[in-house]
Amino acid sequence: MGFSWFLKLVLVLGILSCCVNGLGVNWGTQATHPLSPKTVVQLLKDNGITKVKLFDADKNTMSALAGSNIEVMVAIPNNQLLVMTNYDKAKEWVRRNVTAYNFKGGVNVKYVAVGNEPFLTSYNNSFLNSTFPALQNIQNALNEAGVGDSVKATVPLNADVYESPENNPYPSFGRFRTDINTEMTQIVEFLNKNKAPFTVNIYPFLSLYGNDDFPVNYAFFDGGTPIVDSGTGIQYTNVFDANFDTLVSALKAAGYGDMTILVGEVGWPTDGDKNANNGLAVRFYNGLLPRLAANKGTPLRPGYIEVYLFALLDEDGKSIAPGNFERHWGIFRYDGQPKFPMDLSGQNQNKLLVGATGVKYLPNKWCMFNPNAKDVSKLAATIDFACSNSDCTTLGYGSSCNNLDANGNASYAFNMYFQIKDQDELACGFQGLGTTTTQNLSTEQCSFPIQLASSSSSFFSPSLVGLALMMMVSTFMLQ
Ligand SMILES: *[C@@H]1O[C@H](CO)[C@@H](O)[C@H](O)[C@H]1NC(C)=O
Ligand SMILES: *[C@@H]1O[C@H](CO)[C@@H](O)[C@H](O)[C@H]1NC(C)=O
Ligand SMILES: *[C@@H]1O[C@H](CO)[C@@H](O)[C@H](O)[C@H]1NC(C)=O
Ligand SMILES: *[C@@H]1O[C@H](CO)[C@@H](O)[C@H](O)[C@H]1NC(C)=O
Ligand SMILES: CC(=O)N[C@H]1CO[C@H](CO)[C@@H](O)[C@@H]1O
Repeated sequence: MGFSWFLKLVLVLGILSCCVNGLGVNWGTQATHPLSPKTVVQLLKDNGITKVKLFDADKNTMSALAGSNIEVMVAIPNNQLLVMTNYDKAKEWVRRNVTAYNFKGGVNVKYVAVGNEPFLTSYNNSFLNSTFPALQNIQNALNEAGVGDSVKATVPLNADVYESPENNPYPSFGRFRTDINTEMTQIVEFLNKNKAPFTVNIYPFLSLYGNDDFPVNYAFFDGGTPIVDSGTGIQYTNVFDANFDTLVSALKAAGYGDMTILVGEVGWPTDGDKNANNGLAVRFYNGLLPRLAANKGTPLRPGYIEVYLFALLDEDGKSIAPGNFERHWGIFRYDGQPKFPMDLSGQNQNKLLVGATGVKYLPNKWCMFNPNAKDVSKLAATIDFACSNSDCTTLGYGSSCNNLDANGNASYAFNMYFQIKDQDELACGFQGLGTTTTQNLSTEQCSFPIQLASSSSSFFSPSLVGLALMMMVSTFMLQ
């Protein structure tokens, strides 16, 4: 008894009172130095997060989740959809990625995500023909394996699979995009037959991004000028509600107005764009989370909505085709440390999430532009090289490191490359323009990060290290 017992009680109560009912997070792993799956699972537990959505079915991730009782959505990437149109392959996938973990102390799989936004217009219909057959095969395989009652297959779709007509741009006129209406109707019918949810990703940030006419307040939940739906007379004050209700109307028009809708991704990035920063992320989450906690729902769907925040962690290896912000969606930094105050219980208490523990960093060493360098004719080319092989997304307009001077820019680029290369001295050469330093180069706004030690990275798997050791030994013996 005594103080430690009291502390434990406080902790337990803290966790019990934590978290909007059913709140989940997206756990992506496209980082050059990902945290170990065990560290991430502990991070989820420490913050009372009980649901997670994945983008694949990686063995290490699944092993780390085993026994945690965290509810999991495992996923089939788009590039495997075609393979899943073969029923035997789908059965094998279900056997290896779902039923193999279906034991006491295994993984609590609730959903299989079949593809990820496969109907994005930028994919040029590449997955149009394979998505529905893959969905059918996976759910049928789940049913055949006897787990279909508790594990549902669904397709996380981007919000541009539905729209309102230009002459009536209001939620109640929502319909599925005409070019994919056949596929969407098949999918929705099948989901309904199997009591599976419709999964949609909704991004108020993207409404604002690249659209300077978009009313900024309408992206948040605190004072958008009401827009009246001419069909229903309902007033909308935020784009999340309007977007969600456009889907409700599209489902209704297709004959499935009561289908459960799950929000697979929603969130706000913190860097890489003028509207991506901690302040606006706090504003967004401080609007979203209390509404979820209160089961407010939307005008056409009052009540509970199952939601997965995007995302858990920053990922410096993601494609920036959508924009520089793409690597900065995490509610945690790359190293599992919180970025801004966030209260997952939806009470808007000014507190920080619990950071990851046991994280190992490389030494406190940075690479910088050498101010004594004589020949700087290659500077632009070396910066270009460093940036195209690392992550310079915070240097752009409106981003956290945009106010560095020319030397600062060079140092930033050099350091990002140096860190990605695990602080290899050779990676700080830059034709004599780079030099290492133990002085922290970070400024108040701009962080010059130290990367994670590779022991916590999956880049060097034990078998590779073993192989390297064996090669060293055999080289030694040959000499
Ligand atoms: C889609 O088509 C455009 C234009 O033809 C092309 O630039 C792009 O690479 C294509 N994308 C995919 C995923 O095939
Ligand atoms: C999908 O099927 C249609 C009709 O069979 C065909 O015309 C189209 O080329 C197919 N698309 C792809 C990407 O395979
Ligand atoms: C630093 O780099 C950024 C991004 O490349 C650029 O916008 C900015 O103008 C540069 N600043 C200086 C002083 O060169
Ligand atoms: C470097 O300085 C920044 C800003 O003061 C600080 O947040 C960061 O923790 C420091 N990094 C290290 C490795 O000490
Ligand atoms: C974790 C796991 O076993 N993943 C497997 C999922 O299924 C595919 C296809 O059968 C395998 O390649 C993965 O290894």
